Amino acid sequence: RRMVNDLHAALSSDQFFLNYQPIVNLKDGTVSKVEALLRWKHPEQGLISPAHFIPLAEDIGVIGPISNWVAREAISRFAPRCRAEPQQFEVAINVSPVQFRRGTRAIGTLLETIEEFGIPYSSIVVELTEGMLLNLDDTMKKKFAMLQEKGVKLALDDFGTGYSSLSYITKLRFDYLKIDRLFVHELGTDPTRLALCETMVWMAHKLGMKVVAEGIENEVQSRILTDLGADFGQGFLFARPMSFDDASQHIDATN
Ligand code: G
Ligand code: G
Ligand code: MN
Ligand code: NA
Repeated sequence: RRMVNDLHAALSSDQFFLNYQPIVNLKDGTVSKVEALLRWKHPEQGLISPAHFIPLAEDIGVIGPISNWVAREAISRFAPRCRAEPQQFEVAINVSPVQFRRGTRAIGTLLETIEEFGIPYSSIVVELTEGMLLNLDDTMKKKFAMLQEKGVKLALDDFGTGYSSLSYITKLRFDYLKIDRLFVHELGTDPTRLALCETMVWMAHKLGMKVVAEGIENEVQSRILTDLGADFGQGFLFARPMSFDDASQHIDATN
């Protein structure tokens, strides 16, 4: 109850901020992408995870304004880099199914924001989870097609968890498949995980997608995934989610 009021207030009183986690090209170690991750600094409770407040924000109907803020903040920050490195640098944002279901405002606003800051559409990657594909109807498909026609890219996030069904992967034309960190964890010790990662990389490539392996925490995992042909890696081994300034420095230092 309290949290509902607090969430309404959070946007207007600047309590949200974004962290950016660098995504590394496993072939050469360069950083050409970041994922924007939302943070809420609650005045009394401190940091609250989006895993907790996003579902609430969806329920009480404030996910739209929050998502618009996320896109605007991430795009405005990285616009100079996106313009300087077209076809190269990308910013990934997470979206919620709820924001896309009502009307076409979410798509329209995202496209307008991209245009306002004069960045290539292809600089933006929209990350969807499998859960989002559960009730994917023709109207929703058309909305994503609109984004893709402009050049915005799509990533299938947390792949292999939750509602997993292989058919989801064909529901939209994804540019990236993000292997969930569950599979990356214990990669060095569990032959089953290894087989699954190998299969996911092979399948993604067959379907014309690039692979991002999430949750890489050590050199062994990094080595194995690189050997399996995964294209990109994300995880604490390379970089944690960090402020815009730190992320910018990190990118410059690794490229
Ligand atoms: O960064 P962290 O591990 O706390 O993120 C927890 C979850 O919140 C992840 O599943 C992530 O995808 C999601 N998340 C992070 N930022 C956003 C956002 O801006 N919008 C939405 N809808 N989800 C987000
Ligand atoms: O669901 P999604 O993939 O969007 O969530 C990304 C979340 O994963 C971020 O909140 C980030 O903090 C977390 N994360 C990123 N790298 C690692 C890692 O190497 N290990 C673990 N445990 N979590 C990670
Ligand atoms: Mn994500
Ligand atoms: Na994920």
